[in-house]
Amino acid sequence: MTNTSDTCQVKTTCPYCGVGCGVNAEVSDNRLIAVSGDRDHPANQGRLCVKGSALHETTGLDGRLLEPRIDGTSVSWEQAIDHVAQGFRKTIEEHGPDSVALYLSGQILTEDYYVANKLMKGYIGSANVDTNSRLCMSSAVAAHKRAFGADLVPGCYEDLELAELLILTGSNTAWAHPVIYQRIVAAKKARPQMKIVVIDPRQTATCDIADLHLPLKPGSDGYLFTGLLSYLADNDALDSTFIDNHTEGFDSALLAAKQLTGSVAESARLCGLPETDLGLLYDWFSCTEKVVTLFSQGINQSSSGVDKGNAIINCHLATGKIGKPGAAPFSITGQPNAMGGREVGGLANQLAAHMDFSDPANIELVETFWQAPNMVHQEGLKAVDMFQAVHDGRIKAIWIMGTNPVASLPDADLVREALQRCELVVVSDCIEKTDTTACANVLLPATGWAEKDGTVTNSERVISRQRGFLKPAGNSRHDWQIICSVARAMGFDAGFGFRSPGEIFTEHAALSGYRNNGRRYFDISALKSLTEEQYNQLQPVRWPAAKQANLNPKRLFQSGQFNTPSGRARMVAVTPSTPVNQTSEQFPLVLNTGRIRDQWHTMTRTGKASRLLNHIDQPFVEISPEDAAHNQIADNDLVEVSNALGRCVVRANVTDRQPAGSLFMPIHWSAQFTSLARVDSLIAPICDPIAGQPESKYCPVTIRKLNSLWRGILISDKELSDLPCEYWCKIPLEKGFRYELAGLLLPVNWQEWLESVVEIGKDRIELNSTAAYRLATFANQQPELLFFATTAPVSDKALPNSAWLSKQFAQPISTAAQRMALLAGKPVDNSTDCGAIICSCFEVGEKQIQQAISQGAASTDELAAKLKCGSNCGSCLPEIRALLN
Ligand SMILES: Nc1nc2c(c(=O)[nH]1)N[C@H]1C(S)=C(S)[C@@H](COP(=O)(O)OP(=O)(O)OC[C@H]3O[C@@H](n4cnc5c(=O)[nH]c(N)nc54)[C@H](O)[C@@H]3O)O[C@H]1N2
Ligand SMILES: Nc1nc2c(c(=O)[nH]1)N[C@H]1C(S)=C(S)[C@@H](COP(=O)(O)OP(=O)(O)OC[C@H]3O[C@@H](n4cnc5c(=O)[nH]c(N)nc54)[C@H](O)[C@@H]3O)O[C@H]1N2
Ligand code: SF4
Ligand SMILES: [Mo]
Repeated sequence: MTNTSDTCQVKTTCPYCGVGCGVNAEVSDNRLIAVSGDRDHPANQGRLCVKGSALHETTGLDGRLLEPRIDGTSVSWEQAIDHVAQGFRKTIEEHGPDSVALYLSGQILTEDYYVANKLMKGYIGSANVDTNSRLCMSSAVAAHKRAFGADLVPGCYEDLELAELLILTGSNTAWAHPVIYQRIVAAKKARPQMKIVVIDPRQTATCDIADLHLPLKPGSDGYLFTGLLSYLADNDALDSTFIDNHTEGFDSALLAAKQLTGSVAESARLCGLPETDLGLLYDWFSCTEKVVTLFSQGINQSSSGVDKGNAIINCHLATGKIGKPGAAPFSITGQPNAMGGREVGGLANQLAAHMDFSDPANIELVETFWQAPNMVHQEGLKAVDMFQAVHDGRIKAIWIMGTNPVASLPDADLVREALQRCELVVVSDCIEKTDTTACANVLLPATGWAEKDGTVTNSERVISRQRGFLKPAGNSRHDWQIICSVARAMGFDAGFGFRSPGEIFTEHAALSGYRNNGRRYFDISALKSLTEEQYNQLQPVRWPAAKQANLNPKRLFQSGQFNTPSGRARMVAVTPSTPVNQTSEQFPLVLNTGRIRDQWHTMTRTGKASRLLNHIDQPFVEISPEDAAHNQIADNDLVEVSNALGRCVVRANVTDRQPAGSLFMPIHWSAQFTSLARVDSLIAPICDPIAGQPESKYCPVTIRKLNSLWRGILISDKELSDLPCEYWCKIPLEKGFRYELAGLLLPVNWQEWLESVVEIGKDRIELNSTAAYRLATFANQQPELLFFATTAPVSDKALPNSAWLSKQFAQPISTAAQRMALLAGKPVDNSTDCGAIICSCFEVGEKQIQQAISQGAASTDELAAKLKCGSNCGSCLPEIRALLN
């Protein structure tokens, strides 16, 4: 921490994605006033993406959960802790330890995770502790364990820059890992001969820098990579020395691959790709030494996710493209601490510190180290099964921490029902109103980023400190403190007397080295004796970090030695299959789901920064022009996407970036933000048999246009919910909230409809015609309520531009002319309408960019010089390039 007179700078780590960027936080008077990228951090070297750059806009107290509550009533911490501890105790006494569960998150810190895992597995005596990493990384974890003997990511970010061929499969890096994407863009600019291949059914922003985009048939990556292995064998592209000296299982892996896909033509057919394009990738892979294959949820979230991971790893092992600069299979993590949770052992089939239940000696080791009174001996229930067990009553008490399963687990309506039925639902969150807190009996207010202290591990095994620099909001407490308090109240004083996260971290570090002797690569015992001061000053450090280790932490497996009993990597005979649920006459389209650039998951934090809603403000479904025409759907129509499990209502986004036959919906909009767009209410709970990871990217659905009779915009200071119309979406503004509305029934009387929603002030102006209703109310020469409705719902011109209207709401309106212009919904002159926002960092709109282009700006650099757009985080550059083209 460095201080000037009244502000101080704190070095911390971004709480969003697994890139793990270092952040300089500028703090004044217990407020975060600005953030910037930490130049000294190895992950980002000074960069930040748009979400990271907006961190200071999300730390306000609005919406925070500030007080513990039992059944809606505020209580003291003592009461809350006692209630939870006694509830868990009683349930365990009556129904055994497996009648309780913990559901954690890759967004809590390693220290929080460590004590939660210790409590369940060593003290309560159940492995019913799982985490949202199940939905995210568990396929990759299992693939790593099968191939390398442990959950080890071989490479580092530098390898992405050093690669001569970079394959990005099932990853929209440009939007989901923007700083990694920026590093790749810079590497490609410096070395244009570097080849980039994007494998994704959709044309995403990531394709912008691709030399080759392979829009494969959804779910067919298994064939693509087994086909590659066959090709490598047939074209003399194997590294037999590496295979002979450092791997086992090659013959059976190749045989299995050949049985699936014997020729390029066959692979191309199975993947729905032109043979020449696929052949090109295969050729590049075989001729290039430095190849990195980066994979993410398009691979992991599949009923064959583990096999797909191993199919990728097999190709790298068969060619020795691993453990060398610029050569590795690279599973990129999603959440800021997905990796830390895996290190701790927070999944139900892990034990602790990269040990699992397969070896009784490990169980004894952990039991001894923890001095555990009730050591568990077998795996617990994985997330999807865990909530099924809550639903059918086997689990009677559950504690959910740092995740929002009612929005993010498959079959989300069943999850909600499960929690509504459950006797004791405890939810720790920093936010008061989420789809999951709505189902809680006990609410525990957790401190948030900016307030909490601990460590996170990013995708390249770098452990960084998150440092608290604001006072805990209200009466909130740190997750590790809450867990330790509950543990002690349950009678487990001995194991949970920690006074600081540093004490927990050093115990975790010591366990990693305990009776290790080089057996487990996850060893950070060099950090086990950190003093409190050293822990607080800890600089980013990559594991392994062990005193005696002969491992080079930067790149694992450099010596060709793996973490298996034989020291050889295992090539796995994989049999990846197609997705389980196939389309039918009734449900003819495949729903694919994923992320957008500026939102984080269920929007509890990014949804607070109005700037982050500039780029995309409402949920949508992307549909190809063919499917749209076939279903009589036009762009921006209100549509229903449904199947036997559920139903969503969103706007259609007709685009040729979406292939025919499939749809894409973002995962972000929960019931807190919109009427009906929880995508996981549509996703079937079908999982990979080994990993238990759900098939969240492939779900048969049908779509139909809804005949909306009216459309409206309402802007108010008040936060509203459950509006009486088929479609509403809340968009927080810098001042107030905007609601985009649409209805299938025409209100008989607009004013009455509005009165049922919000109070209407006296100082009002109104316009009522057959096709439109408009109303504005004012208080102290400031708009108080704006409501615009039209019965011409498909016309773009029938309503004023939302962004413009939102701006007016924040401005004083004093003259009669201004009032009338507001009601007319038109700027006095057109210059203030900048169009849809493209660059969120500098709030530059499409119309401004187009105008600058028409005035001669011919490159992204020239546009940046003129308008600044694209010059901060760079996330919008793909869209700016599209406008230039
Ligand atoms: N802005 C933003 N960034 C985030 C997050 C966020 O919420 N918002 N969340 C973070 C988290 S937790 C995670 S896990 C990561 C996820 O990061 P990504 O995995 O990159 O993101 P997704 O959008 O889920 O999915 C990636 C792509 O997989 C494609 N895909 C679907 N089916 C297939 C298939 O069969 N084969 C292939 N090859 N591709 C397919 C989709 O079309 C999509 O473009 O993002 C992290 N970063
Ligand atoms: N269909 C479909 N479903 C998916 C996915 C998909 O691609 N498609 N992706 C899956 C993936 S990869 C993931 S990672 C999940 C993410 O899904 P979730 O984990 O459910 O989503 P979040 O919104 O990140 O939920 C985190 C919650 O923790 C709270 N929180 C934040 N920080 C803290 C803290 O320090 N302590 C505590 N106690 N609470 C905190 C937040 O306010 C928020 O309510 O979604 C999964 N679901
Ligand atoms: S890429 Fe963006 S969201 Fe991810 S860690 Fe960096 S700043 Fe945070
Ligand atoms: Mo994730």
